[in-house]
Amino acid sequence: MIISDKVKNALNNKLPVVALESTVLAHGLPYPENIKVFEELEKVVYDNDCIPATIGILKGTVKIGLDKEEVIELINNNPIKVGTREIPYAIAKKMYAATTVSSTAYLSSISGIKVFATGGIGGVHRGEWDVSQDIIELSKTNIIVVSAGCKSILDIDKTLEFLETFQVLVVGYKTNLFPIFYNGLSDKPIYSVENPKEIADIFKSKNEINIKSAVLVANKISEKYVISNNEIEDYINIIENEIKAKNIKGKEVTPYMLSRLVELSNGRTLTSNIALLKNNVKLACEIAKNI
Ligand code: PSU
Ligand code: MN
Repeated sequence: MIISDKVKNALNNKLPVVALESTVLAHGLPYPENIKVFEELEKVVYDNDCIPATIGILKGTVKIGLDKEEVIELINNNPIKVGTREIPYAIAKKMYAATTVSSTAYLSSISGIKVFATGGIGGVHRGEWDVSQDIIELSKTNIIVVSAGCKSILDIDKTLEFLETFQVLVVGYKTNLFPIFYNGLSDKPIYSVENPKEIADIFKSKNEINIKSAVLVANKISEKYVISNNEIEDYINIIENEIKAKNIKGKEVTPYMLSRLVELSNGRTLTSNIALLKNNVKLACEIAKNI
């Protein structure tokens, strides 16, 4: 595993570092927007006085703190999508691999990074049994993950129940209803926090009493990027039928749904997705500065 000089220096000097995942770039966003998004997210981190650490695997080497050339190299080499359990496979086979929420959380925590920003976490899918590694990883990893909740492509009730079963504390940032990405807020109650310091305090309290799991911060998206529930439900119905017809399963399900949503919405979900990523990164920076 290699930690870039910038990130190493920041960690040694106790400067605030924010981790970012590479699956959202390689499998969650289309080319060439993904490269642009990487640059924009790094800029948000620097503008908020923190150091970005984008994580991925290049020819079997885990890199904490990918630079732009490395992100391009990763995306151009058809990386596999790895959760925590597949990290050793990608390393031993010297593969290119993009890290999901689970693997990025794990690699961040073993590097000493305490805050990680992403778009949405994986959870419990509707229909066929399919539960993301993300939840299990968050149950045993010491990190704060800032997300926009999860997408309504998932079963929100079951995802929230699973997060509880696996003892992942979920807090809404300035909301006591769980956010569901472009759809705005669900009607599912969660505990709320009012400022970044409260989140940092929760994290510190958790560590003082030796609770190992992550804190999942759910950050609602700005009103102007909300897309109506009815519209998204129509798309999800279409996509779910396609998934059955094409027999898409496992790891392929989430990337397929994300790319079809972009197509069916004429790019509107993409615009929302980019806006919420930036919003989450900004909040992650505020939290990192309070740790
Ligand atoms: N949900 C999104 N955008 C994403 C992902 C999920 O809205 O990019 C990615 C994340 O990397 C997440 C992964 O960790 O998909 C979950 O995949 P799966 O459902 O296969 O566990
Ligand atoms: Mn799955």
